Amino acid sequence: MGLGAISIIRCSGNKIDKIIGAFFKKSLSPNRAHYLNFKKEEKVIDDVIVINYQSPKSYTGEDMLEIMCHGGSVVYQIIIKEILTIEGCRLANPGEFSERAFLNNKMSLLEAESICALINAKTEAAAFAARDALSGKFSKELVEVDNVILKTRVQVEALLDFSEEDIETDGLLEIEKYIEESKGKIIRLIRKLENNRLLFETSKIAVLGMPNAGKSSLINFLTDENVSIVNEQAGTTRDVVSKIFNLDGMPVTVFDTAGIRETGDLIEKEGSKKAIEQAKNVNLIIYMYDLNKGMQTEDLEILKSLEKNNKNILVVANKTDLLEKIDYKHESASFGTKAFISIKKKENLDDLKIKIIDHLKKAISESTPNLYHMEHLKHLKAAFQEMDNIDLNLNELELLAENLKKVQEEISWILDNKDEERVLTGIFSNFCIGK
Ligand SMILES: Nc1nc2c(ncn2[C@@H]2O[C@H](COP(=O)(O)OP(=O)(O)OP(=O)(O)O)[C@@H](O)[C@H]2O)c(=O)[nH]1
Ligand SMILES: [Mg+2]
Repeated sequence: MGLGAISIIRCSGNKIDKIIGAFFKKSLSPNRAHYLNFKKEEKVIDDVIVINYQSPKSYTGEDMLEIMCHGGSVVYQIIIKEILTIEGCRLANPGEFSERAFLNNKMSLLEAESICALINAKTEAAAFAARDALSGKFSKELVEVDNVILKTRVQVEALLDFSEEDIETDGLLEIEKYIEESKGKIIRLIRKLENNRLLFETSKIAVLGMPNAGKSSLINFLTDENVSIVNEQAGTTRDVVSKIFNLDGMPVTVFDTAGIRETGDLIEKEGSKKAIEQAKNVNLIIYMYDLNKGMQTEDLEILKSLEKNNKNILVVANKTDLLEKIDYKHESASFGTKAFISIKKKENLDDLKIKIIDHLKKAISESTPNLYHMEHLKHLKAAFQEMDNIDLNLNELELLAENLKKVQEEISWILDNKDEERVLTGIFSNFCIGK
């Protein structure tokens, strides 16, 4: 429910003719836009544009009706309420239109899922990745892998038919070649899915540290906006400030937090508490300290307590500009500092971004996926593991045949998982209502 110039109400199923008869009092030729009054008995509720799609030429594959009425929060509600008075009509579940499209063979699961990703995309890169998947590119590449594995299996079966003495090593060499080829392809697909995950899910980063380390300056740099007040006074930020931004195509929410220190100031104390709470619920903590002051005992204590709840911490030393020459190596070794930057002089900031992305990738791959898409990743990884276990040995061709069969099972899970109830509910519940 948003505010816009036009609202679109879509209906699907076998009650479309009834709806048309009840509110437009005439039949509508299909696939044309009709400008009509939507009437309740004789009273005009709104003037609307209506399109009647006839099965199977519609999004869901069923008869469908789309009513474009005036926007705002009232008109569409009246129209929906009226339509629901028709016997057999009910509100759609999230993603039900796409689910029906899938059940009526209008699209594959991969496509349905990509539509969901496209709608939810928060950056251009995410939208393009979803479009890519929607065009069936991913499925095509996977079918290629499947074909190579099939060839390998045929080859193995052929060798099995010979007695040991007759086996030529040529056959084995060919099998090895196929296996290497498939492994390479599977790894590439895994990387792609992992990257997609970063694109489709908004990752969360919290920046923590003692007062004045430069946390707010970092937030402003990353978001390229004046999100937080920066001031030489310690204790400037007192609340958690959040902002979603685009980190090389990935949607990321950053949280700026109050500097942590022992203080008598109640507001600052509350701020510290909130900062530590926030750090528990992010994919990555950036811990910042002032290199000019060096890492203090307090820093080490804070780091230790943060680690109890979140192991994914990137330690960053700021203000390199204040020191003439520093032995970074020593700092990295003793405190695990991963990046030395100067926000003021814009030093090493690109390098920091790369490190942030690397850490996010790791964090995300360890967390539970909420996109069904990631079931694919699980099966691809299982397929790769199965291939990695292969020990090419003439005496163990039966085992090899078994390995390859399992690999194909994992792949076909992704390619044709039609009747998995779990899959259906999992994926379509991620959709918004009306899609
Ligand atoms: N020399 C130098 N000063 C910096 C650098 N980055 C930030 N500062 C300064 O450090 C001071 C504190 O910066 P903030 O970004 O407000 O620090 P903070 O960690 O958010 O501080 P609190 O909100 O008080 O916890 C400001 O005066 C900044 O201009 C840097 O790379 N070099
Ligand atoms: Mg601040």
